[in-house]
Amino acid sequence: MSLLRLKTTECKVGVVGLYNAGKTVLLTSLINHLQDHDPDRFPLGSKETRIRKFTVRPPDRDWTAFNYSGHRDALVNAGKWPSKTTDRSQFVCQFERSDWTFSDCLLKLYDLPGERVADAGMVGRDFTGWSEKMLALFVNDNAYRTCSAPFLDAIKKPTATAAELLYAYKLSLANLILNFKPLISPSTFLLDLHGNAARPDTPEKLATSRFSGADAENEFCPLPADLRKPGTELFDSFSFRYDRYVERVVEPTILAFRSCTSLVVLVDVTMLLAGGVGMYDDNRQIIRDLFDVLSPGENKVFGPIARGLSKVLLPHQWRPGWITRVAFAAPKMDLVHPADRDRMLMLLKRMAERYAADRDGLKYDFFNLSSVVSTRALPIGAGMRVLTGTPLRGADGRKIPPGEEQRFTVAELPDDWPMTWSAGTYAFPEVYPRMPARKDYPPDQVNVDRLATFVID
Ligand SMILES: Nc1nc2c(ncn2[C@@H]2O[C@H](COP(=O)(O)OP(=O)(O)O)[C@@H](O)[C@H]2O)c(=O)[nH]1
Ligand SMILES: [Mg+2]
Repeated sequence: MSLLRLKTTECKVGVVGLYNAGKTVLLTSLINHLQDHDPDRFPLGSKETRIRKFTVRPPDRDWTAFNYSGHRDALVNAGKWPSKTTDRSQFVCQFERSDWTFSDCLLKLYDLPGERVADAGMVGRDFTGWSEKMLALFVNDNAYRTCSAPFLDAIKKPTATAAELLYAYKLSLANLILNFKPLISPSTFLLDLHGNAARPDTPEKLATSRFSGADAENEFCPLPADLRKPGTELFDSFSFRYDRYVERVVEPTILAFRSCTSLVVLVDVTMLLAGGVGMYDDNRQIIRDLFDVLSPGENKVFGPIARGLSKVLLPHQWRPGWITRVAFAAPKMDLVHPADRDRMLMLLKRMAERYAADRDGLKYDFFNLSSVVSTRALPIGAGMRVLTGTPLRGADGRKIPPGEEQRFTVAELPDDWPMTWSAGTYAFPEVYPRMPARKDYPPDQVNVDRLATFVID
């Protein structure tokens, strides 16, 4: 720190979103652009802002380091998108900004496996509360009711054993996975604590090979009111295991996000359009749960003036942290034709604005962005939207090795979310990343710079 820079401003930025939303790619691109900053390609506030003395710091205790170099290397040398995130991780760096006169910036970025987001509804709920929440979802939503039929049948039997209930619940979770429903909780059924993800298989095989809880000895599932009798082995053991699960798996991740100063909520508009109306409903539900748990916005104890003062007066370790900014972002904009990119932003706003607007003292904004621009667009001809890029899958849907650049068509975006639509109505083929090999040359991006300007405050 130079003599004039008397203090350090700590910015903690959490990135949340369903798995495959583009969180890890966004962080990789952002870090690359900060580390090898070129104000013309990545204006931070203005083109005059320079970043100096960028240094990587070790992550906080209890956090694994975000594998930046591994992800970047995979993008460049293997031409692959980063592998699945299997554990929560953190990237910490410190730098000076020419537009911050008296302070340098300590930036902490948080990544998590998207699967864990489905457990957000457990925070602040005891076993009874969670059971009721899950049962209400299963009973009241048609798609969830169909998938969870084995479980809804099993709980009708007053003599059902723990093993029968667990098996029926796991069959139901497996049905949900196979029907692309994201609310899989406990999320360890989908991604266990060793980072092993469930692989496509029959519901029966998934139900016998996966656990509904931290491990084989600690399984639990929701219980209906007539099976929730304190003093019974069933209720007491499930409730005990549930509490341990929340303490061990859910709270360390979710609560770290609650103490962030800014939150980036990634909503993959292309995936919601491709996945059908059920996917849209689920993702909205998850944003609502997350907002309930993370409660961004005004802190009741300190208030906005105290926060402003604390930033100036307190050393950064003492700064009370809470989320004051939320950036909603629609990633993978390069999979959408430029003619539709404003519509992409509009769809994002219409889906998410309500949740942010209901919070006092929260600053929020919307971004459509490409972390690694990997396509080019051709002018619209005969109403067709054509892009060029290297497709990831062949016509049969199987992954193919990278080949020549090709032309392919993408769907036109609607002006608003339709009343209903089915999976497959809209298609946005995935492509291989286009990433410069030179390590100090960050990828082409769109609006990641604007997002960074908003969240690094
Ligand atoms: N074309 C394009 N695809 C992207 C971009 N970012 C992410 N993707 C795609 O989205 C997938 C998931 O990204 P990832 O960051 O791993 O998602 P996460 O699970 O939210 O961390 C990648 O494998 C890519 O196929 C982007 O900027 N452009
Ligand atoms: Mg990830």
